[in-house]
Amino acid sequence: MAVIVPADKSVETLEGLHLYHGDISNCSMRVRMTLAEKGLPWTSHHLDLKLKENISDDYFRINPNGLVPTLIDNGIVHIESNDIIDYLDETYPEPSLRAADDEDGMLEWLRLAASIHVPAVKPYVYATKMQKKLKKTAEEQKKYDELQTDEELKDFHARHAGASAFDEEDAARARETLEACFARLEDALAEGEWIMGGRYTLADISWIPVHFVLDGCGYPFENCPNVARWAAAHRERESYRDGILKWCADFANV
Ligand SMILES: N[C@@H](CCC(=O)N[C@@H](CS)C(=O)NCC(=O)O)C(=O)O
Repeated sequence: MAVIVPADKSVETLEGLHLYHGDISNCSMRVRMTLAEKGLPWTSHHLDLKLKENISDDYFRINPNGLVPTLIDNGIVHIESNDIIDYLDETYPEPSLRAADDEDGMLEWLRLAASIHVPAVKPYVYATKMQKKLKKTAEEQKKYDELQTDEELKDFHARHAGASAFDEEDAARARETLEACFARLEDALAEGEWIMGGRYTLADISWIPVHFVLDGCGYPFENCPNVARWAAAHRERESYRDGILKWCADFANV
């Protein structure tokens, strides 16, 4: 559980569920989907990542990494999307999104999604599609360097500063990691409709935004028929429409 004490004390007085999130952010998508699956009402605080609305003193005083999503539940501030969806399911248990007989296996899928975000998902998305759209001006980069204290994120964004950029080599390296993950997903989905079998769980919610965004970047899923069937099945779910499509109808056209 990633609970933090914010520098901005005013958010500790917020009542109910408040989500700071981005339309195109796959990490925000998994939280919006979980809220939708549970039918929980929430207040939206949308940040446009393309306008760098997250790179501000105000937002870093709420989330010290300057990342979306941030969930505030009755004044308690939660960061890290995979921890947030686990928290939501524990705190608001109906309907349950836990695997009936293999909770550890399900949580392992959440940990895997979290572990590949900066090393593989982000570089692949930047290298293939987003780096021009997310490029910071010199002034924005300076502000980012002042505000950011996380070394991994600083390094990532330094790769994207000035004239430098992610290239085909970065995409190829990221793709190796992604291929290994989607091969695992392909195997898991041979057994049943959803990752943990017959039951829809947080594992599906953690991974479908990754698929949605990569698919929009042209990632080749041709060799993963089970993954393709699983992704298509999501189109029938209201939470997919509410959590993903309503905010980002098509990542290919972002
Ligand atoms: N580990 C974090 C990662 C969050 C993250 O990287 N969010 C992205 C959007 S998916 C973001 O805020 N990017 C803006 C930036 O890197 O400055 C989580 O799972 O919540």
